[in-house]
Amino acid sequence: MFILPDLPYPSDALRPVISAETLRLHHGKHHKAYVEALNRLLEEQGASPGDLESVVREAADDPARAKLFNNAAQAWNHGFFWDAMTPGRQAPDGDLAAAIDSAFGGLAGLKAALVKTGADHFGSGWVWLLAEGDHLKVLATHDAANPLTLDGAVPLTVCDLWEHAYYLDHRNDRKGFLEAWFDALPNWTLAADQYAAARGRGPAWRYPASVQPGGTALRAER
Ligand code: MN3
Repeated sequence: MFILPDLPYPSDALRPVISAETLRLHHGKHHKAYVEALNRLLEEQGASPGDLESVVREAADDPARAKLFNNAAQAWNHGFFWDAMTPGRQAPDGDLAAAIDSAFGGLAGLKAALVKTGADHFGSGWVWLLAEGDHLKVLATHDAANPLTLDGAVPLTVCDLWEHAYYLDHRNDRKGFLEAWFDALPNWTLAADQYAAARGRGPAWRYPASVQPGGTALRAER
């Protein structure tokens, strides 16, 4: 079974962009519900996979397993989203900053692209900064869809576009949420590690390995 990972910071740490109330509901209700549904579906199928990435990839594009895909991918997306934010305001540097300059003309250009793509996205989903090898791009995905199913793509950061992510704090102002989010919350340290992974240097982020009911990890390392 897969766990609901603890938030990597206190629930009030992302204020004022994300209130403690939003974060508690988002993690403790929404993310938890995806993890519980995922575990229920796996149990019904008698499956005990070791890693969530395989579940997402194997269930993708299979209409018969859409419910499994949706819950597995939403569990993964939220786990990555929590780690993709940090309360200490950061800025990209090194190779990542150079790649942002090359693809977007600088951090302001990346912000404009990510905010526009996220604000223009119709309905629920996610807005990602991805690396395909050296090259960076911004992409929005619908509902639970994520870049694990795109060959060679590694997500560097992500923001949740579902209304539950921002409605209590920003009402209908998704654009305002994305602007404030981009300025204050991205974990550029994680993004740099992911960018390195995209170029074959080190492992990419993974969801915590599944555990047996007794608590033993089925996979040796995260
Ligand atoms: Mn969400």
